[in-house]
This record gives sequence, C-alpha cells and structure tokens, in this order.
Amino acid sequence: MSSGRNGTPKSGATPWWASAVVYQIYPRSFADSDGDGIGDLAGVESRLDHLVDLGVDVVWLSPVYRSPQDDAGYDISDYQDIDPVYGTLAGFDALLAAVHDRGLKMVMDLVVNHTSDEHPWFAESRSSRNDPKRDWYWWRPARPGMRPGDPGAEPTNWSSAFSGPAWTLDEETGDYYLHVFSRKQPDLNWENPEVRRAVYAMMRWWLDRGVDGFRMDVINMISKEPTLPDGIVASGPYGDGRPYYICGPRVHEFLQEMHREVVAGRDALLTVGEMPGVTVDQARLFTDPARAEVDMVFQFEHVRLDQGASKWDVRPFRLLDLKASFGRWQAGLADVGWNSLYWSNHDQPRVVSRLGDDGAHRVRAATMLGTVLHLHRGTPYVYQGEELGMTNAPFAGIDDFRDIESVNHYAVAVAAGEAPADVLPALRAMSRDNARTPMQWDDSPHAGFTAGTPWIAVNPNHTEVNAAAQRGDPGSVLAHYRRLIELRHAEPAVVCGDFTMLLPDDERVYAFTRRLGTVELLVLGNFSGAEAAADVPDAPSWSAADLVIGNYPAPDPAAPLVLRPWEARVYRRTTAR
Ligand code: TEU
Repeated sequence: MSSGRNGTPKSGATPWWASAVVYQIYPRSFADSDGDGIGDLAGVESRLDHLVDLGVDVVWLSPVYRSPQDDAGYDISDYQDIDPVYGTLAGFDALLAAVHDRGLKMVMDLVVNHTSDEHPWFAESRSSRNDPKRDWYWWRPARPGMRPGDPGAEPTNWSSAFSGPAWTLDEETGDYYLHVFSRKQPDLNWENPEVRRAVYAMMRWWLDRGVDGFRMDVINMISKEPTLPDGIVASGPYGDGRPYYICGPRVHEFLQEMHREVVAGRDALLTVGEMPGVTVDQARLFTDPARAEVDMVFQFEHVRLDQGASKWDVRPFRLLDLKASFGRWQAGLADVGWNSLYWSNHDQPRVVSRLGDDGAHRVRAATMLGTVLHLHRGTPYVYQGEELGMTNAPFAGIDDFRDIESVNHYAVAVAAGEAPADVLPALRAMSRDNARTPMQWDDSPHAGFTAGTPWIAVNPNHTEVNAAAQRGDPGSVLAHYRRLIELRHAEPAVVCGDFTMLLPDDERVYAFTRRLGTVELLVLGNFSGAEAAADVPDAPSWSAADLVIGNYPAPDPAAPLVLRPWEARVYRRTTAR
C-alpha cells in the first residue's frame, strides 16, 4: 500500500469508508408505518430494500431519541431511549438487525453540544444554584450592573441560531443559561469532566448495541472560550458569538479524549464531525488519522456561497466560487485528512432547485450535480430523495412551514416591520423544510409516505417525481445514482485518485481529472441550460476515451467536446506512466 504521510488513502488498502457511500434518512419524513402522519422506525425498516437497490453502504439515521421535538429531534431528553413517535428500543434493535442483514452499516446522530431543556440533567441543573449538576450547563448571572430580565442584561450579546438571544433567564434561580440554538436546547458544559464521562458512556452503550458509528452534530462547538466575551455586532441587536465557540480552545483535546474513551479498539466504525465554520486547515487537524479525532468532517463553505450576511440574504450562485471552494478543499486534504461530499441534508434546500433546474431539465440537472459531486475525493452522502431528483416545495404562506428556524425568523422579521411578501421568498429558497417534505415513494395521494395526514405537506410533484416511477427506468435520476455508486465501488481512481481542477475560470463548465497510477478520469459538468464547449487540455484524445458515465445518449467520439444543457460526462483512459 502506498499512503499519504499519515496513512491517509492514496492507493491500495484504504479505510473502508473511503469507498463507501452514506445515505441519510430523516426518519420523520421517510416512511410512516402506523398512519400518524410521522415517519417511524418500522417505516424505515419496510423501505430498506430501496437502499439495497441503490447500492449504498451506510445509513445515517437522523435523531430518533426521546425528544420534545422543538428542533425536530435535535433536542434530546433521553439519549438512551427511542421517542414513542418513532417506536421503541426493541423496534430499533429490529431495524439495526435488518440493516446488518442486508450488509449495510448504521450510523447514529450524536447531539451532545446541547440537550433538551427537558433532559433530566438540565432539570437537575436548573433546580438550584447549588445542585451538583449546576455546572453541567453554562449558567451566568445578568450582565454586571443590570437586573435579570432587563433588555440587554444577557451575560453576552450573542444571538442564537434560531433568532433572538443565545441566553434565557431562569426566573427561579435568577441566572441565565446559554443556548446557541433554541431556548429548549441548552448547551452542555464540556469543561466539566463529568459531562464528558456521561457522554462517552452513552456512546459506548450504543456501540455495544451494535451501531457502527456517529454523525456528530455541531461537534466543533463543544469547546467554548470560558470567559465568554461579547461578539461583534454587524447589524441588529445581537453580536456574533461564533468566534468563541466554533473550534474553541479545547475542541481537539475533547475529540481525542472521546476517541480514546469510545472509539479506540473498535473496528470498522465511522465518525463524521458536522462542523459549521470549519476551515480547511482545521479540518486537516480534525481528520489526520495520526491525531485520532474523527474520520471525516462536514464542512459548510459550499452551502454558504449563495448567502450574504445571513442565510436569508440569498445571493446568486456563482460557479466560479464553487470551483474555488471545492478546489481548495480537495487540495488542502490531498495528503492528510478526509472530507465528506454532500449537496443535501435535512438542513439544506434541495440541490436541483438550488444549483440546477427543477423545471424542464430536472433529470439532467440532478444527474449532472450528482456526477460532479460523487467524482470528487471524499465520502459522498446521499440525502433521502436526492436520488430521485426531489425539488424544493411550493410553500404558499407561513402556515405551510414547520421548522423552528423558519417560523422564528418569519415572526421576528414581520414584528420588525418587514412585509410578509418580502420575507417569504428567502424562506422558500432556503428553508430547511424544503428537505423535510415526505419522501416520494409513488404517485398515490400521500406519495406512499403515510396512510394518514402527513405532518408537512407532500410536494405535489410526487405524481411525477417518485421512486416507483424511476425504479425500472434506466434514464432516471435513481438509475444514475446507482451507476455513480457502482463506479465508486469499482474504480479505485474515484476513491484514491489525485484531483486536478481544470478550467477554474469557466463560468459554465465544471471540469477536473482524477488520476491513480496509469488510470485517469475526466469529469465534466455543464452548469447551464445552454450548450457549452469544454476547452480542456487534450480534448480530442478525451472525446475518444471510454465514456463510463453520462446523462445523455453517448456522443460521437469524433465530435468536439461540447456539452449539452446540464450534461455530465465521465471519461476514462489509461496512460503511460
Ligand atoms: O445543524 C447545525 C447548523 O449549524 C446548521 O446547519 C443549522 O441548521 C443552520 O445553522 C441553520 O441555518 C445541526 C443539525 O443538522 C440541525 O438540524 C440542528 O438544528 C442543529 O445542529 C442543532 O442541533
């Protein structure tokens, strides 16, 4: 085996997850077995053959733990039980066995930056200033010289991710607690070793039960700068606390400890750290195998390119920005470290609507986007419905939205005097609810998702866009994703090949090569609805090479490299060394 400096895969033997594809299930919206309108574990189990048909290797299950569902399960009140809306622990065990029977692995969501305010730990912590668990969370008195509850008396000026301040006053004890997310998601104090020990014990409990790893929610936020300084105020009443809790002073120490206490000595696990705001340099540290922290990260740079100061400040997407960003990440993790590749998840709008064309060219745009992503170096994640080319939803008004982030933002903006008609376009473009409409299994009234009333409306285009219609159709998005996954499994150059970005200044054509030994792949994607010439070096030789994947009928090998609207091609050739 040849390997990078610290054992990162360059070729030959590689960690199993380098050639794997992960499929994310958002259980609330995947499949409902009991007709209550909310997806559940038995529903997931009933649809596992879809994943086998697609060919993925790993399932990542978004949270199914006991939760008041303030943030759709990312607010956990019992880490070691299943929420009744999703099923039971016995049902979970049955699902896990069914997953393993099919040769798949299952990774759980791990949400330990915060708990629910209904978690017993927090109930104890808030009960009195002297409670032994008081220090398990971030409690602080009002700003010096101010009365608790007065405007601006919060201990810092930080805003929460879901509008409003990041501190809530507890009337009983007169202190404030920190919550980077909703007021029902108090942040755990990782400075306290008892907290860390409790988290590690809980993680071991799930691994002992048979799960294959964790997707770690906002795990780069667990270490706060303990002095909690105020943040810079750009606009509005609140400051930006992120510099004091993103990749904070002890985050690497904590993750190394977690690795030692939980992961070390167990084989074939997958750990992925979700890390908003992580830089390439930080990601290299987090994923350097020699440091033993996590296997890979989710970074956010590419999903912020079409946003200004906030996610509601929607800007036009520019392909050159995407190339610069992905190019930098590919180069930065080329020798050490590993990245996840994703367009979509339960927090992002649907990629075909966001970067592609969800109208006449939907199938071609969805397959082009999938191709470009999956051919990068890293581990691809497919979010449920992405493999069908599911689109954003036609939300008519605020009553159609469910997500706390969208609902809060709307309320605050309208209270501040914005007209609803001015607030809604950004919500339609960016709301997380776009990703959370039910999985479209078939063309029946609720898309085969539920026999009851779905908790959020099914996208009316399920009559056309659905799994049943695509299953036997070789021209479908589903069939294309199947081929992309097969290619990763079969072609070592996809997994380990060096990456070279081509045409960094071309505003329509995304082009790069991957090279491993004598095998070279050329990947082309047309990010436009017009024909576009791909002026890559050596074009005539490439057009005569093997076309291993495309989303149009094969072009004439003698023709110049001109891409049709939203066309994707992957060529393969072998060259002399
Ligand atoms: O998300 C973290 C995160 O920063 C986001 O993607 C978040 O959704 C975004 O800032 C909102 O604009 C994770 C989960 O994926 C998300 O669903 C949770 O709401 C959040 O953490 C809190 O647990």
